[in-house]
Amino acid sequence: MRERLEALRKEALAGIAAARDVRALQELRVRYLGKKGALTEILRGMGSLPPEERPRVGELANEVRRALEAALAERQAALERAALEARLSAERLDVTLPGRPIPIGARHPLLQVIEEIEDIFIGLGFEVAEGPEVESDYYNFEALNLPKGHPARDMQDSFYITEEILLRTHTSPVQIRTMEAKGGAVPVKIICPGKVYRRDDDDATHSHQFMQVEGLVVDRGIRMSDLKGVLLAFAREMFGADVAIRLRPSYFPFTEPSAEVDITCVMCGGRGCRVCKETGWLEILGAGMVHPDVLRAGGYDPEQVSGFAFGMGVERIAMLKYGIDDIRHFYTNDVRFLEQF
Ligand code: FA5
Repeated sequence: MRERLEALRKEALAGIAAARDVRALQELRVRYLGKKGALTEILRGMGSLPPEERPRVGELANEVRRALEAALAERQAALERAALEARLSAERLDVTLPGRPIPIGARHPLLQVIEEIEDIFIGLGFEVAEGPEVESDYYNFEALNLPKGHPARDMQDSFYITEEILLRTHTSPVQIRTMEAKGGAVPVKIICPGKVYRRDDDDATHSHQFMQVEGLVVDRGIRMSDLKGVLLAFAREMFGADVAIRLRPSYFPFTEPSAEVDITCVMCGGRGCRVCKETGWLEILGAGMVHPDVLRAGGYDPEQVSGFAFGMGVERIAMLKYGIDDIRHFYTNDVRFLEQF
């Protein structure tokens, strides 16, 4: 029996030393030390030994078991260390590899133009105001001297939500909201950029959703020449120092007098071309002196203060500045278009 135990020890230790991975070790553990393993098998034969032999054989059996367990543990640790080292060296980072490029987005051209407009007017002492896109009939029309049934409402076909609530058709309601918030204090000197909505058919120059920048100044002694000066300063900053402006008489219910404002054509410099339809001028905005009724609706006394207002289409300005021929480019979001800005 001793010989069998010694032979087992020798054979098992050789097997363990040769095991190539943890799974092979596990199989060896079962084969030699498991319930149905070789060692148990030998110990079953203890009963046939003379009684005085048993303790010594038992002791030897325990010794063999301990030796095998120690060898298994040691070999397992060695295998695990080797596996870890192999993994670490396979995973080694090469910090000199070039990185994978992540495509960077760009700010939308309309946003860039709005920020440019804001910078110009902030430089002229204006503040930037905001107002809601879902607006009441009162602020969008009535307080702007456009009572229900007024024919000029037809100039701006509207998306109504209820009879009294609509998507704002222009940024002019912010005029009233700003004056109300100021509570009669002067000066008022704001611009308001934002989205507006009209039931217009989409084509190369019209969109059912577009952007405007509103301007409003209210103070004592504001005159039309102030309006002209501010708009000329704006046009020259935006389009170049040699640009001229021209005011043509027009009509808006909320300004009196009212004007359409043109700049010299940015394509031909005023000589006349296809873009300006040979006139040398391009329309960029509507403007005028704030109507007394509008000042009153905003809580101001038209005997004490006066003001001017203007409203420009941002897409129109962006198209002129960048030579874009179709307003729909801004909204179809073709990356090849957007990437150019
Ligand atoms: C107005 O909306 C007035 N609220 C502007 C104003 C403000 C006048 C303050 C006086 C005082 P108008 O409807 O003309 O006016 O629109 C102003 C600008 O918006 C136009 O010059 C044009 O550039 C732009 N615009 C109008 N309709 C569309 C449309 N469907 N698509 C794109 N841009 C448009």
